[in-house]
Amino acid sequence: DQTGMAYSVGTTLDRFIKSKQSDFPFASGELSQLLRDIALAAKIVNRETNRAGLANIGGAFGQTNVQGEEQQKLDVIANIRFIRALSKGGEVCAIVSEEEDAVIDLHNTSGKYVVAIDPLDGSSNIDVNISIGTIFSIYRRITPAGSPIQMEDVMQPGSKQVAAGYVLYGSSTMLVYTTGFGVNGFTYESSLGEFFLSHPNIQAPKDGNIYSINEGSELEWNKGVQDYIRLCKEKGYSARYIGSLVADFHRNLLKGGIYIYPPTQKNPNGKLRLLYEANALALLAEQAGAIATDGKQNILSIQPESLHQRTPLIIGSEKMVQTAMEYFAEEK
Ligand code: P6P
Repeated sequence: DQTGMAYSVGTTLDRFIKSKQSDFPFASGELSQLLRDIALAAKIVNRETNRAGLANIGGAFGQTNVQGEEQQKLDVIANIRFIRALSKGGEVCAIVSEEEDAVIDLHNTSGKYVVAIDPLDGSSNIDVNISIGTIFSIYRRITPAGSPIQMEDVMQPGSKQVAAGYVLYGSSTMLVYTTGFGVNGFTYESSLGEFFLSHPNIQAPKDGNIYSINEGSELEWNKGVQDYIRLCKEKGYSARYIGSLVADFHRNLLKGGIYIYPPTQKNPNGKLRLLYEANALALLAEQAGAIATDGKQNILSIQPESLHQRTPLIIGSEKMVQTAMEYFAEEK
């Protein structure tokens, strides 16, 4: 139901998806099936992630991806697993992935959905056993089913997302997602192979005292960012920066906090990717009563111009982001 009524903690993801089916009176269950396909891939990647050290599949793969970064084997595996699960699931017609230069056209004439995905974000943390995550956005294709995929299908503003979420491979593995009717978190029990509802109807605290930013680039920040971070220090806030966006976002979502990736000399448009990182988290933030902006506008209103375009990202508790924006405005 749309009241966001807290569901009985402990229900399985499958039962939850089925129970929420009524949120989509006209849907014939394709989105539900797509969410199940993503959960399946998450279980497989979770197993690979947990075995990475043992199977010695960590370490560079020797290739580089479109980002020019060393490709970790787990990055490659996660990308393959999600593409395979989405392709087999039959609901998806196109995929934009951080690991792929171009759009993947699945040549699925009946698939209604487009998925933008970062299969494994935080790859530099894979070999040092720090939490990593998958981030995904789901859109309905715009051009008619069966026709060739067009760029308008894959370059939609975040406001057009029909669903979004992340998988956090951390001390426990969680799937957190929204279909526009609130944010719900599921924790994976590997001995049963099931995700169980553990965080129903997540609401972000309106304020917080945690800030997440890479202080190593402080000398490159514009004045507004410097002034806001100085305020955080004057207030005695805690600095928490893991180097994995999903982990920092998740902690800030539950405890209250702000994450900032500002423009830097190396990344004048910020480092994070609009299509498969910022948009998904921005929808989750909004659904949980928090805010996501690029410093000027709501992330969800940005009209993408290229698949891998970057954006500055300021995301977290409403009051913290509003205060940060006041400082950013002053510098003009
Ligand atoms: P930096 C990881 O590569 C990532 O995309 C995010 O998960 C993380 O928050 C950020 O980049 C870290 O970037 O420049 O601070 O090392």
